[in-house]
Amino acid sequence: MDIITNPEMADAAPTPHQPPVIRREDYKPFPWLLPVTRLNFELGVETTRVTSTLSVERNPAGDASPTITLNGDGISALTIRIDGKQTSEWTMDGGNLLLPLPGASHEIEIVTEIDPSANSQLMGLYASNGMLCTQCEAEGFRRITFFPDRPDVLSTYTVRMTGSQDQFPVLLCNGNKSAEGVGENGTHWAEWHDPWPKPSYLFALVAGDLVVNRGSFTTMSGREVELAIYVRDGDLDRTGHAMASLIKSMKWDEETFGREYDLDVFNIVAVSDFNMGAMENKGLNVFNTKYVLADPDTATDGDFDGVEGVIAHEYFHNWSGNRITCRDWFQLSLKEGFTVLRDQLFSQDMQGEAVKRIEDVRILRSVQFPEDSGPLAHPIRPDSFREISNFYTSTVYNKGAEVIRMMRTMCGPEAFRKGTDLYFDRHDGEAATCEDFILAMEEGAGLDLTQFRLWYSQAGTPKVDIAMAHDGDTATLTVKQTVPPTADLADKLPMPIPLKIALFNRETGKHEGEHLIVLNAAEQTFEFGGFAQPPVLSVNRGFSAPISIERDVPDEDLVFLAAKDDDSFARYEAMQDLIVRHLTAASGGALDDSAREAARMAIAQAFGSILSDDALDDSMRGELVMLPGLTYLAEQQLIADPAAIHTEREGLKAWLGARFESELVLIHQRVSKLPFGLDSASRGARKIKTQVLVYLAAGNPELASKMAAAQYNAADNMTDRQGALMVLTGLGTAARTDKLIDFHRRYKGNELVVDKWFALQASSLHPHAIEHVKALAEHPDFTMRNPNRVRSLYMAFAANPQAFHAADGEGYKIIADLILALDPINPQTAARFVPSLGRWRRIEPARAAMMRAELERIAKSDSLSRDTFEQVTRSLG
Ligand code: 0A1
Ligand code: ZN
Repeated sequence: MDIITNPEMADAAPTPHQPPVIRREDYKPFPWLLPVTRLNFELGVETTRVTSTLSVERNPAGDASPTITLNGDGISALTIRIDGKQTSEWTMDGGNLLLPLPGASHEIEIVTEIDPSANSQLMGLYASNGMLCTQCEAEGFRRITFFPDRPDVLSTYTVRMTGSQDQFPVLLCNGNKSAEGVGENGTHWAEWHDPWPKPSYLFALVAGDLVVNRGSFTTMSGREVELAIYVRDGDLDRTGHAMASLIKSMKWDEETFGREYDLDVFNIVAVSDFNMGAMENKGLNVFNTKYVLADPDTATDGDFDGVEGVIAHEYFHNWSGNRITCRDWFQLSLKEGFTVLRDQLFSQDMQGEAVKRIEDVRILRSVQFPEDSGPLAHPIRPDSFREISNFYTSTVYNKGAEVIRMMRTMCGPEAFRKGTDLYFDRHDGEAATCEDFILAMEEGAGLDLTQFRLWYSQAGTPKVDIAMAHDGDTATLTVKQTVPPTADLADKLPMPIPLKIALFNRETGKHEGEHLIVLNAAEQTFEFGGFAQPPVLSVNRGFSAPISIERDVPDEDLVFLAAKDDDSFARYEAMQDLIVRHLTAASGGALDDSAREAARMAIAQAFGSILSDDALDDSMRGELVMLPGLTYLAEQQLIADPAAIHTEREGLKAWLGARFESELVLIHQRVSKLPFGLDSASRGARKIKTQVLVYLAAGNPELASKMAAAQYNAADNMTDRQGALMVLTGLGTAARTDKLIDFHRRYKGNELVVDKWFALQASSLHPHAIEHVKALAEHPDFTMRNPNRVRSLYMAFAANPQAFHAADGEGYKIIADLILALDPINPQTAARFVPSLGRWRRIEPARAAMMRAELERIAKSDSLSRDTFEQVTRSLG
């Protein structure tokens, strides 16, 4: 037996349980070009026969290899022909097919047969409620046919589909439909041609019995585009918002980025079994129903925004992703970070910048910051992976967007547009890298990004420490940064950090204008003259950099900013800081009763001024009074005790709820008078209405229960109804049971609303939430086959601090059991539950030991998927 001494060799000799590590530095161009791909599908739910005809030519930029390697996963070839002649001269390497190819160009024809009904992973071609659809990103195409399934191999596709006219009246594929006809035995066929060369991950096919909402859009150069949204019968009247969002997105991308759509049709299909939110396949976007279907009776305001944002995101990929794609999967943030920024800017323009920015930062800090400080931390451009599906992360998406947003902040929107124009012009039709994007920004926007490139290679959230000194009339800021070590890299270099700041005069409550300072060393000082009195510092306005800040300022400065800052994000931040500081100290056991009282009084002062500020709109008021979430609070401590944080957080909520009871009740009465509308005033009314109930439920549960039941009964929309039910679900009153029964009965059969019913119970504050989750897992509506349903029960549960972190470890066991049961069915979705247990190092020792033990129990299974294996080993490592 060989003894492996070089750790690198361990990767080179994978065992079935040790999938190989793929490294960015090993990139090599594919030795063959595939100018033309023809696919023929004979469709059936149980058997689909695929004939692929590939024209291949040697790639002058690649190795002169005598064979071609075509990726395959779980498929076998029925016949293979090279240049028209059947051949048996092929070998397999794992799932991949190796074919000897002696010449400079050849035609390869391969026939495979697949069973879509058996595909529970939902990757490749699968069946969902009798319809056939595909998901190919990142590596699903290889489950359909043998192909160089990598993003840098671009080909022009022509696809013919034949199937039963009854079962599949609608036949869709990428590009434009070029021909159709009727065949024998009740079949029909359609042929689609996509003129734009694309990688295999953007391939899509849909066949089913669907109804359609049609629209149209005239592009900036006057071309007519036919728009269509396909859904199941019965769902059509919930597609209006998606269609309106699509049209707005198309217009906005023309106006803001100069990007025009490039096919005659744009099709969207909604499917209820889907692993992610949606997929940007060229001309044929496939969506999770959650991000298409919305009407006021079944979707909340948040759901409406989700539809608008995801429709925009997928549409924007047509340029940032499809016209310019990624050279390899390490460059994923090239398309995802940039497209998230584009969708965020779009939503800011549609809904208002202030609230949208707060919502985006909240997601970043509650999901990405913990990822960046845990065992799964990775740079936005990772250096290695075992399973690419594990890298569709908040880091690649949300931090990726923040990194490009910082470029925009440093150069301004006009120069930024010049940079993106150059990028789109220069790389149109190519598979590009993050470096290509950076170079275009340097040249087009006039930025020097030499040091800034570190944001692409260093993981970890930088910590910035700010102190202000005042002497004479000068205020001096001393700013220090550290980039914390992560599993992949211990020693980090300082990065450029753009900070928007303002210095407020304490008396006038005003400042003389905003400054942008860029911290690019470990420590720097910045001087500002003209201050006879020490000013109040407002920093990282608009969240100009994705960092965490330590600032040693008195509570009174935060109270000042929470009441007066003219930057809405900074105002929100001051309020959050005030609360975070207090809860961190209190849950760490550092406060006696009088210190707790003093801190609460400071919070109450700010809270009161927010409740009574007539100049504030209710939507912003709703944001400002929202308490920081438990994950974000836990993140502030090196080792957190989730139970202690939860108790303190609930204690503060109850204290504020009791103290401000009459003000809160008056607000509820005021906003309840407003009729339903989709305008921002009535949306704001709905937001604050439920926030009021949240505080009252903690401060005066009896009263809250009555008010919530009344809100539920009066509701003519899902936002009010779900908000009221959420509050009731956490209470032990009779109204809880009544309304939960009513809600289920009212929406029986509506999958997306039943998902809400599961999620509300799994995330509730009720002391018996664990028992409820166990019972719900046995409910006839629960199924492991539908990712939305699994997430609605278990993701909601894993994010429920008191239930998931139950002192006896029962919550951890539930999630570990789920991972083991789901992994053989849907590994991608199973692996997404691992990070909740992976936080063990940052949790107090008794719980940490139980979390770790559950991870070890999972690791013992000898049949783990590549997805779950990678996440579990990294989490233990
Ligand atoms: N590119 C898509 C995300 C996506 C990735 C993988 C999928 O496979 C299950 C599906 C979708 C986006 O950013 O929207
Ligand atoms: Zn995307």
